[in-house]
Amino acid sequence: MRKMAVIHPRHPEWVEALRQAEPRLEVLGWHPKTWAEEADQAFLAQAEGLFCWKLPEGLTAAMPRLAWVQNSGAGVDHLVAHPELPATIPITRADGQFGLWMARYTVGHLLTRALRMAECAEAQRRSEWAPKLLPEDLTGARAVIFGFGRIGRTMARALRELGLEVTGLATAPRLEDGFEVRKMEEGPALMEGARALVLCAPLTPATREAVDGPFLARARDLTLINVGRGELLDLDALRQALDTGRVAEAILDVFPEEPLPADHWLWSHPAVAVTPHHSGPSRPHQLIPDILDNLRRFAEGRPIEGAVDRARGY
Ligand code: OXD
Repeated sequence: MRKMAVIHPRHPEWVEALRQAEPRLEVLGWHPKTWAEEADQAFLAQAEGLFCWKLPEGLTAAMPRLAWVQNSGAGVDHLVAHPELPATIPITRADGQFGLWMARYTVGHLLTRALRMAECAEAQRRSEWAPKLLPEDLTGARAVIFGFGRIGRTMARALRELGLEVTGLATAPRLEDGFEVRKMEEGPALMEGARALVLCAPLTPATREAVDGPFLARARDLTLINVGRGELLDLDALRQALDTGRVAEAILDVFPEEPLPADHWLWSHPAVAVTPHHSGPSRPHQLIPDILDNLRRFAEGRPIEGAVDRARGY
């Protein structure tokens, strides 16, 4: 039986799900903080598969036969750049139903402002009937989605259903599912008149702090939502854009440092909503379908498919 190690904060549920998905594998798991003391080192030395979120320091040295790393999420920035992970080992990713989760997150936060929910709640607290609190008409408003993979596309469909005009930004321009996808470099021009900017691109050398001062220079009254990676956004530029009204509100689910340090200015800025990296939870029953084929391949000793391109970063 081939062995697969799980190093994950929620390892018991993943071990159970992986065993059920492919009973021909021997699967054992440990927490990333305690694996070094608690793991069965003989098992690790034999294991060829690894299921993990972040790769703890020293783990690859304990796994000399490692031949496959399956990430428990969509973004693999922390793995592709990991100095201890030999370049020959395939890394695969999984985004399960993140598109749906993140579309709900985006729509929820976008509508909170458009439907003036905070003002309505405030009026209710005063027992005030406020007929002038009309919802904003989002029909024809422009939403720009930075990152147009499976997640971005699902988000785009949800926003289109609400009447918004959606444009994607990605490395390769194309027409996809009726959406115009433009090159990332065209982002700054698209900010003119845009109502919403949603960041869901992978973090790569090309996307790191791509949303900076020049990118936001033509924005006005924008809702900026980040569900991708904190490092996609230059936070000093965001602060300036918030203070000058180019960005009306920032809804941030991801940060360069997580948990967000308690003294960070983002916590108390009146136009910022901070959420705890919860927009796309990875749930075994939603993620396993993405990785089932490779689990079977691995159990049968066949090559893993769909490895990320390390040079590209996703
Ligand atoms: C992911 C994440 O990349 O949860 O999957 O951030």
